[in-house]
Amino acid sequence: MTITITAFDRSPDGGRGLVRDTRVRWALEEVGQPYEVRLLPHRAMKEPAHLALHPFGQIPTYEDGDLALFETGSIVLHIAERHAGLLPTEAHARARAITWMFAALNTVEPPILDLSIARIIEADKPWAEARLPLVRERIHDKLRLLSRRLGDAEWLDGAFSAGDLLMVSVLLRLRMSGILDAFPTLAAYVARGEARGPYQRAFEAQAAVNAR
Ligand code: GTB
Repeated sequence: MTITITAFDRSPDGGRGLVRDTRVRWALEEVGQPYEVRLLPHRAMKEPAHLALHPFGQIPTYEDGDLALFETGSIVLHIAERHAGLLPTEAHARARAITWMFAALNTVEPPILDLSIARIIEADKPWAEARLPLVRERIHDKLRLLSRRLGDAEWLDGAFSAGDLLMVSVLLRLRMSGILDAFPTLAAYVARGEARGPYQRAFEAQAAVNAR
């Protein structure tokens, strides 16, 4: 059965790889699984057929036979559990890699999303400008500690894992903000992730959609 994921038919980021189908494409590339993509206009994401797959009317989704999943954390974990290459086999190392997946999504991504919300969705609010320094500071707090933990290691806990895949994906969203420049250790970590062949293939595939 071929894996099918969903993505925007016109990506709001213009193909810069920031939309969440990229991390699922990346995971599939890391484990060498072919996949197809069903491209959706935004309107179709809110219609019953897609809502049956994704209760919140978003992308990406993942279908393989009679299994349908939503939420990138769950999708990447499913891929990593089914195929070798993204999780260590030793039980404790595997549990730690999964912990880094949760850390990326539950601890590091929320303040980064807050920045996008503050800069785009709330930009016209009278208090938007005043709120920005606080939002930025919360990101800096997390990155300071993440950078300290990473130190001069290549990846977060031994070999590259699904934890690194999600952490790099989350941090990439900061590139335009300039915040990563203050953390050379993390900027280099992100660059190592982007330099991986599977990431490059995932990036090119999502960019090709927008280049049509
Ligand atoms: N928690 C879910 C997950 O991880 O799967 C979040 C899924 C999600 O936010 N999907 C977004 C979506 O479908 C696309 S990725 N949005 C449409 C909607 O909610 O109606 C978020 C995103 C959007 C735009 C940019 N950008 O322009 O840079 C980056 C990321």
